[in-house]
Amino acid sequence: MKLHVWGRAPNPRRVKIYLAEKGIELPMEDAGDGPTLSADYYKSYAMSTVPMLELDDGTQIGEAMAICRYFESERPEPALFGSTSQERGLVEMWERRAYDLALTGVAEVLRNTNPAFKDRGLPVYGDVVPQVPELAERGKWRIAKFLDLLDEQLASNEFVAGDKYSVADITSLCALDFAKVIKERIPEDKKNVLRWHESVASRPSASV
Ligand SMILES: N[C@@H](CCC(=O)N[C@@H](CS)C(=O)NCC(=O)O)C(=O)O
Repeated sequence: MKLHVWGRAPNPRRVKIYLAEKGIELPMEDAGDGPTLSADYYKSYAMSTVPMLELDDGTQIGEAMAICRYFESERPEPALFGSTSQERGLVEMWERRAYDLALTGVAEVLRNTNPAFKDRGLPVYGDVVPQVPELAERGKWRIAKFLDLLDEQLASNEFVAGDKYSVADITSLCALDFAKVIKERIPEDKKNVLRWHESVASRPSASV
C-alpha cells in the first residue's frame, strides 16, 4: 500500500495530517514533476489528482476524505469523524463547508489567475481548461463566507465541529494555510478563527 502525494499541496496534506493524528505510518510517493504531476502518474490514474491511495492489489482510492474514511474503518480510535450520530453529522457538515467554501475558494482564485495554471483551470489531464479570471472574485467570496461562518461557530466551540478535534479541523486548517498562495490571511477581526488556528497549527500533526 502507498499514498501518492505532491509536496505541500493542500489535498494530500489533509490525509497526511489525518494519518499523523492517528499514528499511522505509510509509504508515500511524490507524484510531482516540477510544476505539474508527472506524465507517468497522469497515465496511471484516470482522475489525475493527488492524494491517491494505492492498495496492494492495485485498487486506487482517490479523494482525501475517502482515503481518511478507509483508515477510520480500519482503525476507529481516536475517532476523527465523530462518535455519536450528532457528532458525525456535524463533522461531515463542517468538513464539507471547509472544502466547498474555503479550499475550493482558494483553488478558484489560484487556478484562474496564476500564469502557472494557464489552460489548467481545473486539475484534469489532457484537456485544455481555460482560466476564467472572473471566477477569482467568486473564490474570494467563498473564503470570506467561510470565515464568517467559522468565526461565529468558534465563538462557542473549541474546535470546528464542536468540542473535539476532527477532520473538519484538518480541512479548515489546510484550506486557510493554503490561502497564503493567494496572499489571503485570516483577518485580524476574526478573533475566534485566529485563536483556533494558533491551537490546531501547533499540534505536531500540522508540521507535515
Ligand atoms: N477532490 C479532491 C481534490 C484533489 C486535488 O485537486 N488535488 C490537487 C492537489 S491539491 C491536484 O491533484 N492537482 C493536480 C494538478 O493541478 O494537475 C480531493 O478531495 O482529494
